[in-house]
Amino acid sequence: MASVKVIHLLQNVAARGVGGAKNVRHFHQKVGVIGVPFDKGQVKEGVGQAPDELRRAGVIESMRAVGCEVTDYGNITYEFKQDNKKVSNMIHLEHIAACQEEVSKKVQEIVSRGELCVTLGGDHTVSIGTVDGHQKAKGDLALLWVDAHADLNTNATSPSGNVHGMPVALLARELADYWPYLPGMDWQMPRISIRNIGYIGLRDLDAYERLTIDKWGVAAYGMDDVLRLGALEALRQIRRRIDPRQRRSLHLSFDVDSLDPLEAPSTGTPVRGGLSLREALALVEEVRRSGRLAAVDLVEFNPAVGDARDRATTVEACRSVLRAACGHSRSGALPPDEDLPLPRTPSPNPPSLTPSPSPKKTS
Ligand SMILES: [Mn+2]
Repeated sequence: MASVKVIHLLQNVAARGVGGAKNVRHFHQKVGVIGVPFDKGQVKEGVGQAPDELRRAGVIESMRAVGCEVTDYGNITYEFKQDNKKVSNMIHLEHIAACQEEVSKKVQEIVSRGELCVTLGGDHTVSIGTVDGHQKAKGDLALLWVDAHADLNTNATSPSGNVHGMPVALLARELADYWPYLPGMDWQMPRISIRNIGYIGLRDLDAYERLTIDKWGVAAYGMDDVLRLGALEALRQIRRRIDPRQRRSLHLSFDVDSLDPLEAPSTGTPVRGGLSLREALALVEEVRRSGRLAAVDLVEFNPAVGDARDRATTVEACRSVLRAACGHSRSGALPPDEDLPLPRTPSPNPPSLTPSPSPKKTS
């Protein structure tokens, strides 16, 4: 009887397939998570609480439920070394330098071990450390910056002096000559070519950021491009430009303000007209499918912005993005088993709930 059912099932599989090209097995990849409760790259309180808020909401368990083996390495701490050499228009540079050096070391260690390194920010300055650490571990990398902003200001062009608007300019080799000497930042060398950096989701650029993008022909795709091409075609074009031979290690730096404020309201610098969660998940799933994703940053979630409902909405968006980065697919994943479970054949003497009458004693 059972074998007949198996044959029927196999016939159905042959006839209908089980998911076609999107057929995805459970992932069993190792993931290493760090929290960086750092908020000094901008001025709003609260973004430093994000890592623990996300943990409290169970995002680590959600990543495990995808099938990954997740190790939580806790939060990064740093020793603040007072430095009197201030750099003009760079607020809290001494804190950023000290914290990101520790972040870089930890990310280098996790990526070198072959684990997918997931960093929970913190503001976007944490990516100075994560990208540096990833680069030191892998050498060559392509960086996908998903953000409403280009974060491409130098201290000479920034309107605010907030360093969370400068990380890409600190990371890009081509911009090295546009920086003064930065005390405390000797551990960080801008080694990534700006041509290996791609943007998606842009919709709020400063004039000098626009100039920089044009000057070096950066693969910068704004919301207008997402509308015109679709998110996946935009991503395909970006990947062809930042990693034409498809051999580089991929770093995904995901700013939650890339999402529309309707999807992720609890963030410090929201800009309307952003990515839908549907588009963002398609992007992250596609990046994950490349098989070369080595590091993911999730930054700029600020639990102190908005009310409880805003916070819950944003947490759920973060959870979805992290699950997608860990291999969760909305098309479904196959179980570890090869087949559906067969019904258990009833045992010949089923255990009875009522005690069987004891044999009558013959006296
Ligand atoms: Mn950003």
